[in-house]
Amino acid sequence: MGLDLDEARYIEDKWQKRWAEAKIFEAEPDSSKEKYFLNMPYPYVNGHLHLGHSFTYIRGEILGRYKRMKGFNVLFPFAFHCTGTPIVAAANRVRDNEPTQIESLKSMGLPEEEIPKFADPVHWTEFFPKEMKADLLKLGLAIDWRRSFKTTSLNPYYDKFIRWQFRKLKEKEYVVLGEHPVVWCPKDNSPVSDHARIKGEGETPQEFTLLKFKFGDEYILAATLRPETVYGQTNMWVDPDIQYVKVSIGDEIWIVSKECADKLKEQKEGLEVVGEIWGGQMMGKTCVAPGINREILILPSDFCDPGKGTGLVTSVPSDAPDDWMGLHDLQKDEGLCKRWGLDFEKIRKIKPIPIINSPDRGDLPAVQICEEMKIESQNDREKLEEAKKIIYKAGFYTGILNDNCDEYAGMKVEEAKDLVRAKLIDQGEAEVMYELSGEVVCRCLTPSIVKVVSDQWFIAYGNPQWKEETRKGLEKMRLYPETVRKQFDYVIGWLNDWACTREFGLGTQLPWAEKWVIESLSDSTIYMAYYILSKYLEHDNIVSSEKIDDAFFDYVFLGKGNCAALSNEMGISEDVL
Ligand code: A2H
Repeated sequence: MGLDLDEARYIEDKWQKRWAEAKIFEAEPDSSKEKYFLNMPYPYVNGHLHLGHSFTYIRGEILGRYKRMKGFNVLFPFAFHCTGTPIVAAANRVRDNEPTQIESLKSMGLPEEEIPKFADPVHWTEFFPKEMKADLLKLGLAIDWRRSFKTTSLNPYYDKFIRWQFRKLKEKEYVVLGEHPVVWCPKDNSPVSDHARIKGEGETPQEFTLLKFKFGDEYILAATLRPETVYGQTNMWVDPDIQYVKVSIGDEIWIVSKECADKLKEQKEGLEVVGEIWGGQMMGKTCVAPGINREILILPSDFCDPGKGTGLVTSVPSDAPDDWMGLHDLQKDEGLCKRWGLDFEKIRKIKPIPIINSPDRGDLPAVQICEEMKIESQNDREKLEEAKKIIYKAGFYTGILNDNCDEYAGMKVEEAKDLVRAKLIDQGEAEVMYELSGEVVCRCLTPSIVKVVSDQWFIAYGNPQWKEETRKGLEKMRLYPETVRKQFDYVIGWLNDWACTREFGLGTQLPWAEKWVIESLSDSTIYMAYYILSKYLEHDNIVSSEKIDDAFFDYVFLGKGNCAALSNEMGISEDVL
């Protein structure tokens, strides 16, 4: 006969009480036992814990209990992450009586009359940690609760700890001021970290090269991911039915789509819309292609998307399937050429220029793949997207530039790409523009954009020497399963400078520029070390938070300074220090 539920609960309660009375999960220093510290990432406190949390924490729980049975002195602490914009954004939605937010709180089982309290962000940080702790106690997790803490300035001790951490990072020049593209919410006026998105996790600003084509006294701009292909340009694609805009920047006038102008305003200073021009008005005229200083014709196409890049596309039919099919369609369509006053014979003479050779695809990969996949026209969108992917890979990894490519002849695409781009930019023939790699929506429900910010603080994760040290650190670590090492290597390689401050939200203010609040993925990198202190500071209250300064953390974590002097100054016994 099995237990019935009531019996099971009775036994559960009885033992949980006994564990608590005997304080068996409260770890104290004990030199007779080997120590074992266990950390599970602290949860973000914008709701109740859910099944996913228990799934995660149970792994730690099992490991901790196993080690305890093997005779280790196990410390398993737990804390609550309150930092960031999501709680404030949610509280604001409660304040504004936003129905989905109210529903979401109701669905957590909160009574109607409690809900208005959640208009105050602080209430979230009081309410949910309490609920979480109660749930984890019920689950019977073997946690030393005396270590528990909350993040942000609502906890003055943790606040001091994070200020110390950031001053240390700044001393080492690992926190730097810079101009960088960031994923940005125009409503919150703030960068949107992965954490703060309801859509678009992992999407980043992607760099496009904006090629500049002299067009009378003005410039037509076209975005490309393949600046090394400028040597194969044969013409410019324009959608005749789109009204493009003219923008002034410095003493130049650029022609781009309206959508592009809106994006560039957030990326280039002093940009202003000053006029308009229909695609049709440019048709059959010429412009001068950058990199090769050659006149090329402006021709009509269907695939120019005004929402991507500048809405105009430079045509490299040797290497871009879209461009090849665009040309192929036009060269069959005398009627269309007539309509735009184009010289049909001249159009028919345009030929792809071979520029890159790859072993698998030859030197006209776009032509080759369109034949292979039997692509009929530029409107064969699905096949064209597939074709682009296939030859992009082959070109990038195995392509070698040929004799049509000046000093880059013989070079791999992989290497030439950055060199060509840098040269074009240096010579004033190109600019940089950022596009999101995919759609991102902020938790406040506003679609995100890319903004280039100039007074933003960054943690310099892109610093090569720091990466090297991190790699060395990783080499010394044992990972289970070993296969995850690849992921760590990948992220260390990929991670770049990280915007670490926000203009609003809960958190610690940046010590030397207090209008900034340190964001949530930046105040949660070494918090595991703080568990050692939290018991003494927040549970035993050995010293008031005002008395704590950097000298205290320097001594405790880095062994710097004089114990007796510090003890005297702070009123903490030398023993405890
Ligand atoms: B690529 P992704 Cl040689 N509408 O440049 C349609 N296509 C546009 C566009 C717009 N508004 N703006 C830019 N593009 C094209 C050269 C090239 C490109 C070569 C080979 C492949 C290739 C010459 N055209 O792109 O969809 C531009 O064409 C295939 C990856 O944002 C730009 O780079 O990934 C590319 O789309 C960006 O495509």
